[in-house]
Amino acid sequence: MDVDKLREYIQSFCLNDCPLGNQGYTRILLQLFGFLGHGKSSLINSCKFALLGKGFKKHAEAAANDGGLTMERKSYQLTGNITMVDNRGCAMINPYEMAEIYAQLCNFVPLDERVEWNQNYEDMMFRLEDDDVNPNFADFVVPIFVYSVKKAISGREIDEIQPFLKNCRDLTGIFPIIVLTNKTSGDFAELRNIFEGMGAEEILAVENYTDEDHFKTRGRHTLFLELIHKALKDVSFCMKEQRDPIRDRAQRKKFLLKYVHERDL
Ligand SMILES: Nc1nc2c(ncn2[C@@H]2O[C@H](COP(=O)(O)OP(=O)(O)O)[C@@H](O)[C@H]2O)c(=O)[nH]1
Ligand SMILES: [Mg+2]
Repeated sequence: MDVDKLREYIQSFCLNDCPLGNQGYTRILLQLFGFLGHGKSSLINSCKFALLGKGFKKHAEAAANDGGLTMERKSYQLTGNITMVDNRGCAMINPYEMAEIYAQLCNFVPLDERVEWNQNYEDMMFRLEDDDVNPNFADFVVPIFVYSVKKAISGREIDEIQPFLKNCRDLTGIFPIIVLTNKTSGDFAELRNIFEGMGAEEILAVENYTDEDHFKTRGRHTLFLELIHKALKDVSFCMKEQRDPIRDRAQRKKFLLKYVHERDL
C-alpha cells in the first residue's frame, strides 16, 4: 500500500466496523515497551509525523530519568480511535519495576497522571482496588516492543524479554510487534534473527525521525504507517472472535495479583 492508502486506512479505522461490532471496546491503545533510550518517544514522534504529513514536530520528549518513585504514562492521540502510550520502566531485571511494567500493560496505571511506583503487595492491591472504582476495560491493547540496534543485546536481556513477550501475548491476544530502531547503526539482521527466535511474528527495522535528522522520504514514512497498519490488522484479527472486555480485565487482574504475590514470596 502506498502512503496515502495507508493513511486513509488508519484514519478511518473504527472498532465499530469490526465484524461483531466493537464488543465493548472504544479505543485502541498502542502500548510501547522497551528500555530507556531505545527510541520509544522518537517512535511516537515519527508515527505522528508520518500520519499527519505536516512538518516534523516533537510531541514526545525524551523523558528525564529522575530516578524517583513516581512515573507518568503519557498518551499521544494518533486518530479519534487510536492512541499511542509511552510506558515507563527501564530495568526489567528489577522485579518491582517489572510489576509496574505489567500493571501498565494491563492498563491499571492511569494515563497522563503522576503515580507512585508500587513498593509491595499492598500497594498493588490498593491500586487495583482504586481502579475498580472507575474500571477501564474499553481499551483494546496492542503491545509494541522497541529495541535499538545500537545496543548489544545480552543473553540475560534475552532471558528477560522472552517471557515478557509471551506474557504480553497471553494477556492481550497479540504477540508484540518488534520495532528495531537506529537500523543504520548496527546489525539489524542479526537482531531480527534473535527476536524471531524469541517467537516474534512481526519485526520492523526503522530509522526514527529525530531533531537531528527528519529528512522525509517515502520509504521512511511508509514504514511508520506500516507499523500502525500491522497493529490494526492484529486488532481486526482478534475482533473476529467473541471477546468480553470485562472478563479480559478480570484475567489481567488475576495475572497481576499472582505476579506480585509470587514476587513477594
Ligand atoms: N539516529 C537515530 N537516533 C535515534 C533513533 N531513535 C532514537 N534516537 C535518539 O536516541 C535518543 C533516545 O531516544 P528516545 O526516543 O528518547 O528513547 P526512549 O527513552 O525509549 O523514549 C534520542 O536522542 C533520540 O534522538 C533512531 O532510530 N535513529
Ligand atoms: Mg521516552
